[in-house]
Amino acid sequence: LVTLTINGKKVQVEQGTTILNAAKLLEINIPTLCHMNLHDGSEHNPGSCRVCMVEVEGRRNLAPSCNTPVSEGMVVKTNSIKAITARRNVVELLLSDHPQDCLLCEKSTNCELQSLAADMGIREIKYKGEMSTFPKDVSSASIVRNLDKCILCRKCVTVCNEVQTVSVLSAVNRGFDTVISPAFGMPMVDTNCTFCGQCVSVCPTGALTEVNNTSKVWNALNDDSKFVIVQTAPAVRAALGEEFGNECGTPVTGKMVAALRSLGFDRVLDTDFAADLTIMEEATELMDRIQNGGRLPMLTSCCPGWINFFEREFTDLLDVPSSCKSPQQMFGAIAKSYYAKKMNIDPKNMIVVSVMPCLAKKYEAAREEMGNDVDIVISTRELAKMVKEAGIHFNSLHDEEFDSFLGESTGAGVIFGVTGGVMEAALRTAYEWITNETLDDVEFSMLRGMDGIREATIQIKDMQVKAAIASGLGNARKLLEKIRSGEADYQIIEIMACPGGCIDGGGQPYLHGHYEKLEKRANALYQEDRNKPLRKSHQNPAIIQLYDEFLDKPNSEIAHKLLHTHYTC
Ligand code: HC0
Ligand code: SF4
Repeated sequence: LVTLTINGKKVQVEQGTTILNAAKLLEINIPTLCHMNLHDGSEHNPGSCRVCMVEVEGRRNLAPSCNTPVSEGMVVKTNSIKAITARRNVVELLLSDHPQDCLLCEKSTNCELQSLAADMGIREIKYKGEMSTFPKDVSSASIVRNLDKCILCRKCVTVCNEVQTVSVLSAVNRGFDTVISPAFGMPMVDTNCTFCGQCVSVCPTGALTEVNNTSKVWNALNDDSKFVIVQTAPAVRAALGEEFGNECGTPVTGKMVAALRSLGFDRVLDTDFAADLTIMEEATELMDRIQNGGRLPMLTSCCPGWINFFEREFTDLLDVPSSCKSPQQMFGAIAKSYYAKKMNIDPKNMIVVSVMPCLAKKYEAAREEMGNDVDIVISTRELAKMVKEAGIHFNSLHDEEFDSFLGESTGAGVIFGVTGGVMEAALRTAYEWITNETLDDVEFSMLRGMDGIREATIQIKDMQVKAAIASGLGNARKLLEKIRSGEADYQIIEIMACPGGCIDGGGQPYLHGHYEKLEKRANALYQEDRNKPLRKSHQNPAIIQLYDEFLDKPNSEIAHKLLHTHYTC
């Protein structure tokens, strides 16, 4: 152990610890714009922003605390005039080449540069110089790139290259001309980008943001000729409360429903219903593949970021994913067929809005083969913005229930939002279908957890089902490579593009590196599952009715037409 003093307080830390991390133990905050913790506990530490400079006794120059290791007897001051002045200079220099349109910025109030400037009390920018003026990249349905706001922290580069292994973004050019960009300055839509949105999640400024669709929703809500319905993804309810100052993991499902109703939606419905429907189709497909010698393993297909990844990089394995559409799209397909008919509404006059924790869902809904089943997708963050814009006092709302039909769900649908949940839900149903016995203990704890790759063998009577779960595209790649080389003998694999699953989607409230919060979001969903009277998808009475009245049985001809898709390269 090494003993050092920071701001007059002694602390003991392991050799090799950085000054920044030693200060954290003393609850001394040294600001930084480029340092970032990653999901696996490692650190992104380029030392490029120079905001974290501190004074070290005996050294002439200030030291960047994020990559200076401690040494025995070191005396550090994080708040000396010299350190504060240096930090201020760095921030002012950054601001001198930054558009000063904070009031209009998508990231306003969530921007780390903005809050640092506020904390430092910066009231004027001393430096004047050349400003970069890049055209915005608005080529995709999911993500906007505004390079004028980029501070070259390279967090997005690390996430895209090392965590997701998609490698779309890198630093090109040198000096003042350095930009973070896809190769050859290509627009995002022409790259291999999966639109997972993990780069947006870590961007400290407004350089990477979602495509904001809230005005489209306002227009729809104000059009009296339209019947506007909304579906909410499982993971939204696990995090929306954070946008209103609630503790992470606070369950807000009832308040979310009440808020949506006050925004003026004609019906407030639930993607969880469609998650139950997905299980009916997917479990049937799995059993068919197992019993009739079909392609194994079967990969779950509900995560659109993962599908994009797959279609671009694993074109030789296109027959491996399930043919099921995602719950978002199954919902849209049923809403504009069966539900429209039941409600006596012309589907042309129906607008389906989705609230999703995900930015790839915007892209998915816009895919040609999906028709216009889902008209507008907004993220959890965008919903929070609408609620604030409408002046709704979210925390004072009384809990309300989803509307029927397409609002009923079981606990199995709820856990879709956390890594392993789709698999668990599928096994609850497959178990009962295969054995004809009641599954009493519905919680498959061996499938739970936040590790990026997990494996388990589940005994179903005399059958052993080998399952694997991956979240984060880098982990997905490892599993896919095993399949490609013939090493994997799993029967079913669940993949989610974002580390931890949808609870950590690119459209969720920003975590600012606090990944320990993911477990709390996961627990919010597990708790909601426990509170549900029904916890197996095939027991959902509305689903049973849907098959009776319309779809006949899982994987029927009409189910195939409406609820299944195909993959292209
Ligand atoms: Fe997900 Fe989904 S679980 S992808 O992460 O399957 O976004 O929450 O809505 O569609 O249900 C996201 C979350 C969904 C879908 C569901 C699946
Ligand atoms: Fe990379 Fe995902 Fe960002 Fe696309 S959305 S650039 S794949 S991190």
